[in-house]
Amino acid sequence: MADAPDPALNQPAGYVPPRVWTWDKENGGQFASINRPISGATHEKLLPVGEHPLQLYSLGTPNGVKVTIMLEELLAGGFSGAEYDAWRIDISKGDQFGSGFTEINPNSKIPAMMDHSTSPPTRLFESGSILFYLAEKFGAFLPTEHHARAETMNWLMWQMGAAPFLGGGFGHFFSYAPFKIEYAIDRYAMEVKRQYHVLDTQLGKTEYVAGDEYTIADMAIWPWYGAVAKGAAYPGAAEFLATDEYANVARWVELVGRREGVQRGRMVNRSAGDPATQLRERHAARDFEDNTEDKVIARGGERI
Ligand SMILES: N[C@@H](CCC(=O)N[C@@H](CS)C(=O)NCC(=O)O)C(=O)O
Repeated sequence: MADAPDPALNQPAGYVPPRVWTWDKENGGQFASINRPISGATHEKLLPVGEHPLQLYSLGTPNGVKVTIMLEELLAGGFSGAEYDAWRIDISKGDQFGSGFTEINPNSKIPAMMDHSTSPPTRLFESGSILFYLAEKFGAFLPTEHHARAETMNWLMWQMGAAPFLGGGFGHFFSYAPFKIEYAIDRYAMEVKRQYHVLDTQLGKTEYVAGDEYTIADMAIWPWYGAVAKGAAYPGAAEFLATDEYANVARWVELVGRREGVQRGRMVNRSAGDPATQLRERHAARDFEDNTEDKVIARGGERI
């Protein structure tokens, strides 16, 4: 009786889970071809290493952009030691399963980074860990005062725990799943709207997320919650979630989005939108002027 589908629910009916799940077919939906139930490398591939101490292997998705915003903010703030090479990892082609990449990140997800200024070099994965590492290394965007520092870490960790509900939960079922499942979309829309309310309430009290200073917490949260709020991720999602209800979030999205470091960081390893705003790889500051996708194409290069 428990397995009988309720016709009042708009969901695919008739699935009875077996006792033990087996990997016998692709699950459909966007990105199905890169999903596997095992970790590790699928092929041998060394990663390139450029001339700067910091080597980033990433893509211009919200998780990738957190780190490129931080690096561009550090450079804009005069920290020349933050010069970096950003190599493009095409996750739709399975680059994250190459042996060189999995040696840095056994979890096979961008962003991943190596710091060659230490001996031996330091491997880094998980965007929150990378932001914290860079903030400590350069002494920037992480307050030193006890309460402000704790509050920054509170919001950084909030992002790491909350965003999978926005992306992997809501975004997946709203945009990528092979069919619309009302139960799943309802569950995640409810949670994501609650999260926006949390953020909006906080931003009604403070200028930036963790207080009156711009920190790594803003850099982590903005690429996800800012992108969805202003309609730049998951078509139709901003209207569906009525994100215009969150006026304090809208104020902060504008405030952070105006920063030069943010605008530059968003361009790095990006492969969607206006070609003038895409930089497939970044090896020097002049790349923002010389090597945007429109210029590469104008010189006869192939579209990424
Ligand atoms: N918690 C991780 C999430 C990273 C993540 O999910 N990266 C996605 C792109 S936004 C990825 O590499 N996906 C490839 C895959 O799942 O195979 C972080 O914040 O670094």
